[in-house]
Amino acid sequence: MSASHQLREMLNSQELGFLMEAHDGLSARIAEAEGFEAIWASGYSMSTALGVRDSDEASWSQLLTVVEWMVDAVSIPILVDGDTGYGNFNTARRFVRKAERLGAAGVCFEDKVFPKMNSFVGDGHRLAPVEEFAGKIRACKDALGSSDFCLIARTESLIAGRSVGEALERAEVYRQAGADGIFIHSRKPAADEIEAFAAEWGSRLPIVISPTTYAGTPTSVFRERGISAVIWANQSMRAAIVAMRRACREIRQAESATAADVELAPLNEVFKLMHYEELELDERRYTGGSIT
Ligand code: SPV
Ligand code: MG
Repeated sequence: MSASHQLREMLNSQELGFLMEAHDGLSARIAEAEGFEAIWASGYSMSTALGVRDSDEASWSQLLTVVEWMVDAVSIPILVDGDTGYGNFNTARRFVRKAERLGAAGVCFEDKVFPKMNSFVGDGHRLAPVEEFAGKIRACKDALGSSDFCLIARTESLIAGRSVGEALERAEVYRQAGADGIFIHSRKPAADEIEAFAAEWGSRLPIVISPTTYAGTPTSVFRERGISAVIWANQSMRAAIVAMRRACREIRQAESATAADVELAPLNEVFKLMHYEELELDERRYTGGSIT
């Protein structure tokens, strides 16, 4: 089954699905090894891993290069965070075609204006005119033809301080434009807005959410509300920051890499994650020798 088809099935199934953020080949492999069924190629996390801000500072081709490494590293489907589509309907559809060719399973575009700012930063979030964003969706769907590739429309209405009613209106326009799912984003500490949205939306299209600020909400609530998929959008990247800072601090202070607080992956774990053993087997198979 193709990656796009797998993602589509996950979105359309009655079960609550989970996508784990990844930002490079390593984090993608770890998400897969820990049992996640799909990956969110997070713009925030990929930008951070590249050392830049989540405000379209990395170009879309630079980000898709990261996605390509992830596609090569795992066999679970990858949903790519395509921000606003990097311009108009034309750049958006070029993005989608390229992402599909690289082997991604879907792209999510959000209805803000380029250059966007990360949804948790400041209050200056500007929404694109609804018809303009709907045109982007239509152009992408036309470009994809009968492909299984998933196109998720994300409304930032609540991030921009608009009402749940406006979010619902926008989502309906995006549904009619051909979106395969709706990502409704909120940065409130509780899930009330999300719950209100889901109750009113019903089952018109699968709903995708990202509980970062309302991560304390039990997932049973999302199940009850008929949410299709949860994106853990930045947790691997944030966990890596804590671990790397601690290791750097301890090793620098102790002038030793065996300091008590430094927890390191054994070298063997690294080799396992990258399947070094496969290379060794194939070395024997194809050359009769051994690489070690
Ligand atoms: C991302 O992960 O890049 C997202 C989700 O777009 S958020 O950062 O929560 O806006
Ligand atoms: Mg993003």
